[in-house]
Amino acid sequence: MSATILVLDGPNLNLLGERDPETYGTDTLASVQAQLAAKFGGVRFEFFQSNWEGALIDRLHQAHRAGVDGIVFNPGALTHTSVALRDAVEAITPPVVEVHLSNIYGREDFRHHSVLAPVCSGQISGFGAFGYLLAVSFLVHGSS
Ligand code: CA2
Repeated sequence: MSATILVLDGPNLNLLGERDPETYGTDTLASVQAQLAAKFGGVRFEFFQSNWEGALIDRLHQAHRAGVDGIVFNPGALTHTSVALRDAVEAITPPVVEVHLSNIYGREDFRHHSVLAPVCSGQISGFGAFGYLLAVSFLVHGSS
């Protein structure tokens, strides 16, 4: 049976491709989704973006209840602040990979700390849209 992967994006990531290409690249969320669908033909993807913390928490709970196989999560700026999102990730069963387009460790000090990373399977940061493909590859194939 094919794997189901939720790709979850947090605040402001709907603006991807519209501004700040030097930091976030030129891909849009739609082009990231198209790349994932093209690369992983056998995977069933669900995509969700919200600027609201509670909506992201609800979507994590829903993915857990639905039994998805893994979650790729770019929590945006909530990465650095949200204990509520951390609690949600910790409470659910599917593995979560935290993804950042930019290298958060090469930017402002306040971006160097992730509240969520300790409860995720791992973190990918700084490879642009390719990070989403790396995360799906891990979730689908593991380290094999
Ligand atoms: O590098 C990442 O993916 C971030 O999660 C992006 C967040 C930032 O707060 C994190 O520290 C790192 C910001 C997302 C804002 O996205 C935009 C995209 C295009 C134009 C403006 C904002």
